[in-house]
Amino acid sequence: MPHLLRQLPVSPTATMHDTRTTLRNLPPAYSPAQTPHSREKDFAPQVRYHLELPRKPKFRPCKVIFVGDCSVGKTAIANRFCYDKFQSNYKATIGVDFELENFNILGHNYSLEMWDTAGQERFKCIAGAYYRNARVIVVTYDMSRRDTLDSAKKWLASALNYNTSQRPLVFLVGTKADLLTKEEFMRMERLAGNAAAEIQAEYWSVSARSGFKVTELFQRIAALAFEEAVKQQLGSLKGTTQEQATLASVKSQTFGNIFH
Ligand SMILES: Nc1nc2c(ncn2[C@@H]2O[C@H](COP(=O)(O)OP(=O)(O)OP(=O)(O)O)[C@@H](O)[C@H]2O)c(=O)[nH]1
Ligand SMILES: [Mg+2]
Repeated sequence: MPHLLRQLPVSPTATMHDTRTTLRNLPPAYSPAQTPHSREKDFAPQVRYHLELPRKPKFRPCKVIFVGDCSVGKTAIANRFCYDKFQSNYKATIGVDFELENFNILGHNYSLEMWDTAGQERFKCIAGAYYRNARVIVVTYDMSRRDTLDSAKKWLASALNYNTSQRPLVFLVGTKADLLTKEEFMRMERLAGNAAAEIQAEYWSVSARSGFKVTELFQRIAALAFEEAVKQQLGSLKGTTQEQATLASVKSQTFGNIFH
């Protein structure tokens, strides 16, 4: 009998969900008490309500840019999340690399367009061209090199220069957590936590080598950007309804004047 059971075909209706990219709740921040973004344990009720309506809203891909000094590990975190791989030899990014990752959030398709920019000075002018229209900025530093944390502010300022109409969601990410002793790790997290508060960023420590907190970081980025996109849709819907109401009231006044 067990032999027969093993041969049973898989139901064609059964769908496999990638648990990394299928989200049904709002993932928490790295330090929920210290984030400038949502501290809620779930998506906002109006967001869930909007998504349960029969009409299926469409979402544009969300542009995420990774900035930071050369060799801090920007490419490594993207590769860990997208391909679950890690390379110990350093291959500098030339200009910019691009990855697309599709998520399913509360039953809706949502993709992250990830622009992994080069940290080397000689590519700075090219990378700048890719900063525009970013919805998320991930400022990355190497936890084993204090100077890279000091540069974080400059990287953010330069990325914000290209995104003045609407402030993107900002994350400060410390990489290579695996290289630090417990004491060094705690010391660096304290310093970086203060820096994150100054630049209004949500802080994360990760390791592309071990995979520590990498999936959680990307899930949080996708979920927050998605929630913001839904809220924006709600805002524009509200605007349209208000416009229609004003138009209707103007029309009724005009007709009122004609007939009375
Ligand atoms: N131990 C350890 N090494 C890492 C980690 N992440 C990256 N590295 C190493 O750091 C070096 C630089 O990583 P990259 O991801 O290429 O750095 P980058 O920020 O993309 O560099 P540029 O493209 O020049 O801007 C490589 O040798 C990686 O193997 C990590 O989490 N732990
Ligand atoms: Mg790179």
